[in-house]
Formats: sequence, C-alpha cells, structure tokens
Amino acid sequence: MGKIIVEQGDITTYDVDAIVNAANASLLGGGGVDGAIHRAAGPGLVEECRMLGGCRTGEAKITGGHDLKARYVIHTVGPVWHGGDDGEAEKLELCYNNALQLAAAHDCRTIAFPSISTGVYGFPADKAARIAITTVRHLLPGLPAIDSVYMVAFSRDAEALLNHALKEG
Ligand code: AR6
Repeated sequence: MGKIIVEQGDITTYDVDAIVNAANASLLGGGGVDGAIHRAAGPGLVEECRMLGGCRTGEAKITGGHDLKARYVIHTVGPVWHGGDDGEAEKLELCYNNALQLAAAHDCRTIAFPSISTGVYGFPADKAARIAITTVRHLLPGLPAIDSVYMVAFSRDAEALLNHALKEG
C-alpha cells in the first residue's frame, strides 16, 4: 500500500507525477502556493487553465506540468474558513479525495500536496493537517497504484502539525 511522507519544502521543486495546487475558483493564478506554481510552470500553465472554465470548491481539475518537473498539476479549490460551521471540513476532505482520485485515474504513482486552505483561506492548520492525513490514509487502500503521497509543509510548524496527525492515526 502507498505511504504518506511528511516533509518541509517547496512543492514547486518536487519531481513527482503530480503536484496539487491550492487554487481559486478562476484557476487563473493567485498568490501563495498557486502563484509559486504558476511562476515555476511558466505561461503555458495559465493558457491551459483558461480552457478549463474554472473549478468549484472541493473539485479538482488536471493540467500538464509545463516547465515543472512534475508531469501534471492537479488544481483544487479549498474552502475559505468561515468559523467551521459552513461545511469547511467536508469541503477540504473533498479536495484531497478528488485530487487523489484524479491522480490515480491518470496513472500517477507519486503525488505531492500542499496544506490546502491554510494560507489565504484561513483554515486552522492543526485541523487541516488532521483532515489531510485522515482523508489520504482512508483512500490509499482503495488506490493500490499510488506509491507515495508527499504532504509538503512550507514551514517547520506546519510540518510538525502534519507529523503529529500522522502519528495520531
Ligand atoms: N510549497 C509548499 N507550500 C507552500 C508554498 C510552496 N511553494 N507556498 C505557500 N505554501 P495558500 P489557500 C503553503 O495561501 O489558503 C491563492 O492566492 C502556505 O504556507 O497558498 O488554499 C489562490 O489563488 C500554506 O500553508 O492557499 C487562492 O486565491 C499553504 O501553502 C488562495 O490563495 C496554502 O496557502 C488559496 O488559499
């Protein structure tokens, strides 16, 4: 069965089959990890994204990786945190679920995720880490072709939260 690997790093440098982007509904780029991915992938990425017609919260769409080492970018739109009573947890779970299923459908064996929604969208990082790990862990037995899922934390603090969630399970 595939394994979950928590690391601190810059997801744009990952040499994996697919990296996941924490995008917005337009899919036309933005700040944070989205901006970094678009800068590293080059202008071909936004051109391809223009043809996708946006993406709803919790959904995922796939493009090529362009100038990235990754073969694909899987774009998903996390929920904006509104206090926790607006279905945020379920929507975040959907992001991980849909992104991983889409990766598997494209024969990806190695996938890297950022901590979706924990930047501009304000999702509490501890809760988000638990949802990320739990969701991926539940899916892996049903997706035997997936070999490694990297959970890439941008900060040491985020890495510690993910490691804590990994040990809890
Ligand atoms: N590698 C890995 N993680 C990163 C990187 C990187 N290069 N850069 C940032 N992070 P955010 P969101 C982490 O704000 O909260 C954009 O403008 C960051 O530390 O990128 O889902 C979109 O266009 C944080 O932990 O995404 C949307 O409008 C995590 O990635 C909006 O932000 C997510 O932070 C989406 O907000």
